Amino acid sequence: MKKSVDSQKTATKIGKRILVGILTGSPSDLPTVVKVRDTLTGLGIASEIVVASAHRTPDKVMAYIERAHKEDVQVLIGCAGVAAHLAGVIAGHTRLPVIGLPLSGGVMSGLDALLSTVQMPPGVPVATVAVDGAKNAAMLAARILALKFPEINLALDVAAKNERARYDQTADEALAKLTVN
Ligand code: RP5
Repeated sequence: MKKSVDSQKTATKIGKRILVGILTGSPSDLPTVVKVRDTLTGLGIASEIVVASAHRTPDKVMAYIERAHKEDVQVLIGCAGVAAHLAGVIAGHTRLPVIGLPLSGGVMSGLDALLSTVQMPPGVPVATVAVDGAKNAAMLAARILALKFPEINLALDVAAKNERARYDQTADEALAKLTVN
């Protein structure tokens, strides 16, 4: 079986510059939202998480968007549950690409958040991923960034090869790893 390669090392050149701003509506969202940052870190992409709510602290959302513009952040991700308007509000205040991550919880298990995030009016797009789809939110941000940063394209190549390696092992090899973990 092929050895796994470290995607993070592939993208060393972009270093510590924050390319992705992750906003989330509540501290209670963080256990899921941190997986967005972890996936980006694994690809060598620096990001930051800011807790700010479209409803409870709209001023903080606006202040972050302003800072993101000044600091040349490239992609914004809005994460929220229930009446999940955060990604939409962000998209209304920036021309940067905005990814929406609807979160589960509440009486509708995330369906409310999914619809609140995805049903944007024409002209104000939010690229919405699955409910709790933290990994895909990060991967989509990485694909957008890869258009501009060749190092990130390379890191995505490495990640794809590593993913492929999981399928190139025998079922018994895979089973042994599952049992160990
Ligand atoms: C949303 O309301 C947040 O994104 C969170 O998912 C949900 C509940 O927030 P808390 O009441 O747990 O702070 O705005």
